[in-house]
Amino acid sequence: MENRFSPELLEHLANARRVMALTGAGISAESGVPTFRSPDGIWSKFKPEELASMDAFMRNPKLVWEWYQYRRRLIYEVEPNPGHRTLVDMEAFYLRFRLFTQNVDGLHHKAGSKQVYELHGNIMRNRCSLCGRRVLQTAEDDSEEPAHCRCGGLMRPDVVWFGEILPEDILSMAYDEAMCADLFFSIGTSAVVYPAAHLPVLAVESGAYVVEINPESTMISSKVHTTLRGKSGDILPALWSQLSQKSHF
Ligand code: BV8
Ligand code: ZN
Repeated sequence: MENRFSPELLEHLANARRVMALTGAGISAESGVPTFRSPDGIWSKFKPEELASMDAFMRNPKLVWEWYQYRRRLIYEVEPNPGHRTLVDMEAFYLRFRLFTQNVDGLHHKAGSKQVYELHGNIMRNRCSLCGRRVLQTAEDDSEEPAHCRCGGLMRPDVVWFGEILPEDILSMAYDEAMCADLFFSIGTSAVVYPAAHLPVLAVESGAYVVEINPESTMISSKVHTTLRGKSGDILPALWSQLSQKSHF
C-alpha cells in the first residue's frame, strides 16, 4: 500500500469527531455527468444565467425545460462512482457526518448516503412556479414544454436558480455545521457560486481542518489546509483505504 497521504492528514481523519463534506459537480464527473464550467461543461455553449434563472425560464420556458430534460436523460443513465460510495462509508464511520451537496443529480442518495442536504434542490422534482406544489419527475416524461399545474401555474424544475434564495433551513444548517466541524472536505467544486462557496472559508475561519479534492486549483485552494490534486473517484477511496490500513478500524 503506497503511502500517498501525509501522516498529518491521516491524523485529522482518524481523530475527527464532527465532519462536513461539501460536494459539487466534480464528484459526479466520473459517473459521466458533465460539470458546468469545465471546457466541455454543459455551460460551455450557454452562459449559466441564460438557462438557470427565473427570467430565462419566463423568457423561454421551452429552451430551459429542454435543457433540464436533456440533463435528466443523462442522469437517468448514470451510476454513482467510488467517490460517492466513500462518502457513504464515512457517514457510517463518523459519529457526526454531514453531507451538503450543490448537485441536483441525486447520486449521493443513489450511492446510499442516508442524509444528504441538497443546497440547490433536485432535478428529479418539479415545482409549480405559482403555488409551489411539488411533483416527482418520471423517466417516461419526455415532454418538450413545461406542464401547467392544476392552479394554472407553470411547472419548473425544483432547483435553485441564480438570484433565488437557497432553502433557508438547509443553508442555516450548513452554516452551523461549517462553524462547528473539525474536519471539512470541499470536493469537486470550483467554489465560485455563493453562498455555498462561502462554506469552506467559514470552516477555515472557524478552526476546521479543510481538505480540497479537485484536479484543478480553485478560488479557495490558497485558503484551505490541504489540497489533494486529482479525481475524487480515485482520491477518496485511496484515502479511506489508507486510513483503514493505518487505524485498522
Ligand atoms: C443567491 C441550479 C441571492 C441548478 C445553480 C449576479 C447576478 C445574480 C446573482 C449573482 C450575481 N453575482 C453573484 C451572484 C450570486 C450567485 C452567484 O454566486 N453567482 C456566481 C456565478 C458569481 N448566486 C446565486 O444567485 C444564488 N442565490 O445568491 O440569491 C438572493 C438573496 C436574497 C434574496 C433573493 C436572492 C443561487 C446559486 C445557485 C445557482 N444554481 N444551479 C442546476 O441547474 O444545476 S449553480 C450551479 O453551480 C450548480 O448548482 C453547481 O452545483 C454550482 C457550482 O458549480 P460546481 O458544482 O462547483 O461545478 P463547476 O462545473 O463550477 O466545477 C466543477 C469542479 O469539479 C471544477 O473545479 C473541476 O476542476 C472539478 N472536477 C472535475 N472533475 C473532477 C473534479 N473534481 C473532482 N473529481 C473529478 N473527477
Ligand atoms: Zn400550482
